[in-house]
Amino acid sequence: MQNQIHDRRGFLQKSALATLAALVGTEVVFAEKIPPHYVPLAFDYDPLKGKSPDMKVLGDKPWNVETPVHLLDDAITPVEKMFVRNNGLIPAAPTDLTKWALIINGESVKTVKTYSLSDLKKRFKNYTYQLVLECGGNGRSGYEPQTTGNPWDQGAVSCAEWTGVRLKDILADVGLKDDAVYIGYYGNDPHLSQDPTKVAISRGVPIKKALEDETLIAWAVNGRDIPLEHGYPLRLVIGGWPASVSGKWLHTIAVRNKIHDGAKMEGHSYKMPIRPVEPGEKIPETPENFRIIESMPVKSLITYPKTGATIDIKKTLALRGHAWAGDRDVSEVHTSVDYGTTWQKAKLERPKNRLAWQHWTADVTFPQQGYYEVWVRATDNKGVMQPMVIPQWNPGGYLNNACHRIAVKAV
Ligand SMILES: Nc1nc2c(c(=O)[nH]1)N[C@H]1C(S)=C(S)[C@@H](COP(=O)(O)O)O[C@H]1N2
Ligand SMILES: [Mo]
Repeated sequence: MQNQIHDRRGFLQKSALATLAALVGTEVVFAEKIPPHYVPLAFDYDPLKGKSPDMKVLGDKPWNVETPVHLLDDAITPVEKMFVRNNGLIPAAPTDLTKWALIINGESVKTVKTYSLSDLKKRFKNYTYQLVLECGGNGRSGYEPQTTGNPWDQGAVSCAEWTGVRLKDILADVGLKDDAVYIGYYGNDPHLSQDPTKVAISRGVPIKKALEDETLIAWAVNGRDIPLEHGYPLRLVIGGWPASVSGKWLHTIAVRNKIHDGAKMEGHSYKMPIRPVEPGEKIPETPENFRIIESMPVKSLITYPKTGATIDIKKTLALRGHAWAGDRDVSEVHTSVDYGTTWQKAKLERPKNRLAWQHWTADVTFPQQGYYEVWVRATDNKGVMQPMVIPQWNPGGYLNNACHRIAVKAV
């Protein structure tokens, strides 16, 4: 798949050159000498510019930036506190939005169609949903031995308000053949190697998930354009599943007659072993040994207070946070201040819409001065509870939904 920075021969496209000139505010001298497939440094976009100073950078090639849990305290995550997860390079922003096109193709569409941004905005009904995007590897740093992949703590999650059109409305417009089983996305981000024949990531979901009301092709988040690092000008947003299915810089959706076979659909990427494996055990990465991760498991966070806080013993401490459970709802949240010996039921709000996180609050008091840990544990509507310890080790380090804990000092 070609990216939109380079042309077929690998030279910078005229539009990319124009963007570069605009970015640096002057002429690009020796533009004709820029080697094929070279990405000018000016395109080395710094996503930290739009971020809270307390964000935690895990790496800059590719950019991966985590949100410390106490920064997730807002009901709706503001963009400056949204984690960033990239597999490739952040592409240059398109200079001419009228040229941005979304192509719907693949074996299982009746007609291949192309939509401009204004087609999408005007021809189809617009919807806004709060959607939880959580990286499948959120919590990975808890696994022992460590696995490959970013060692996320608990902050690779967000719940923002996305606006766009329903993918199902677009798919109805192109028409699906009876053999449609999966969709796969293609985005505009160059592969880390800058080799234009390589794709950084191209994942997808079964057609049933693609056709849910909340599956959006979005151009806005929290009422504004999507920031470049989060997929400007267009992205897929699919709540409740690993956020790797929410393709950024979206230009193509393929409707497939088989499980999508794009980049990061192979090996153990975003997959769990079907049988328990010993920590560190190597098992053959064949499809029979693994299942693709679908709905994310039940989880909760304490977003206030920040771990390490000093609390006034004479006052009631009003804890708060969020809880979510992939495709399910959360039915109960409990907190404990005595290492899980006793649990107290928290007050839990309904989600704003399906696949949004739910806010919880709990008033706790401490019996005497000293050091405490506060634990939180959510239970989903099928009775599934978060484990208190790290769950079963797996080769990709996915789905660690162990209880979140904070330390406080009561004085
Ligand atoms: N085109 C493209 N889409 C992508 C990715 C990417 O690298 N390229 N990363 C995916 C992964 S693994 C995650 S967790 C989410 C992160 O979304 P965010 O950076 O907007 O928080 O985007 C997903 N969509
Ligand atoms: Mo991810």
